[in-house]
Amino acid sequence: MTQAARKTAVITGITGQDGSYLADLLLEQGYKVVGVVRRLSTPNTERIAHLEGKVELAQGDLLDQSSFTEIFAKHKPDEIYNLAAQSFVPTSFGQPLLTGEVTGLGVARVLEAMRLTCPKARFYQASSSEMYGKVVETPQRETTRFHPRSPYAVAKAYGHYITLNYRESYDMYACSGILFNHESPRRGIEFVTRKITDAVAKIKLGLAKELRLGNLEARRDWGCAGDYVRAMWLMLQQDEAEDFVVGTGETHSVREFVELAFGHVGLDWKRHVIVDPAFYRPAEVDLLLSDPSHAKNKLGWVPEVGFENLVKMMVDADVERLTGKSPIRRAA
Ligand code: NAP
Ligand code: G4F
Repeated sequence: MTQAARKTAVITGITGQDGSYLADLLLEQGYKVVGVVRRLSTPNTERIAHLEGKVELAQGDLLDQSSFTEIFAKHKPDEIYNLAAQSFVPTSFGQPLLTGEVTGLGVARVLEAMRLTCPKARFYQASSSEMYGKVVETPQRETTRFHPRSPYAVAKAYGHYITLNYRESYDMYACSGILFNHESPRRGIEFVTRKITDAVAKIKLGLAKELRLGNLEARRDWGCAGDYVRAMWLMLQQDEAEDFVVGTGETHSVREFVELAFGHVGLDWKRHVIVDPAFYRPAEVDLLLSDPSHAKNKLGWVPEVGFENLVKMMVDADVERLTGKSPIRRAA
């Protein structure tokens, strides 16, 4: 890409799993990347440490619209990816109002700042398969009605519809990717996949003995984060803004994930896993399974990393991390 054609992208949530992979992708494509980080007493830039000097960081918080007005006015972005959120479902039960403010109303703050300063930019909203909740049809597609089962999912539904509303009201290029669960070695440690792979590595290395989990029967459509950020980018390169379901079209239980992860290092999971009701949720999402055919047909998007390879990659990365080798490596 020539200097004149170089696009600028703003990523909220750049310190998170997806933000870090998206930054990798956009830099590879020649973008100038501006990452929004919130002020913390101790900087939290582990996932983007390898991008130091390559991305510009700007302070902003989803609770504060003026920070986005200022960032957009200064950088005049071509593309805005709103990935920031309070993204952990159990925390949303404990902090429903904060989750509503950040994960729900935060989207309106970013959209409103965009409308006032750079209405011709293109906007991506990180919607979630959690919105399907108590599913009314399987597999879930773009037209499937939402039945959210947590304050997080309710807030995401608000974010989804406010994005659609700005598209329809102001003719803005604003769209949502309804992404099913996606994981990687950079996944937060409290999410079930990473909690499992971290524990497997520790047990294998003699650093821990047991792993306490909640509902082993919940089923998720798990893909790899590196594949999913490619779908986000593709969604902003179309002639018209549209929403897309992004997933693998396969579903697996937590139990299957556990079996594979322990089996990969030659351990019998039944000797280490304890089911602990403390990790049950007030309302569970039992089954998620995507129909990603619209993304495949329109965007030409297909996931490259399958379930088994994802599990093994995550276990291997945690073993490497704990044995002192490369702490974080590219997932795709
Ligand atoms: P993540 O790792 O939890 O990252 C969340 C990001 O949001 C972090 O950078 C965090 O900053 C930032 N953030 C939180 N509160 C903020 C605030 N008040 N102001 C500004 N930034 C704030 O999440 P992820 O897995 O990368 O997911 C990215 C997005 O996709 C999220 O919106 C998530 O809800 C959504 N999503 C994820 C999945 C999935 O399976 N991963 C599926 C569907 C949708 P700190 O580092 O400072 O905490
Ligand atoms: O890994 P989880 O915490 O992810 P969850 O709730 O599906 O949410 C993730 O995916 C969403 C997309 O659908 C995102 F929008 C959201 O931001 C987040 O990234 O839990 C997965 C399943 C649940 O059914 C949970 O009950 O695993 C079950 N589980 C069983 N034991 C556990 C545990 N989950 C966690 N976190 N910890 C456990 O010990």
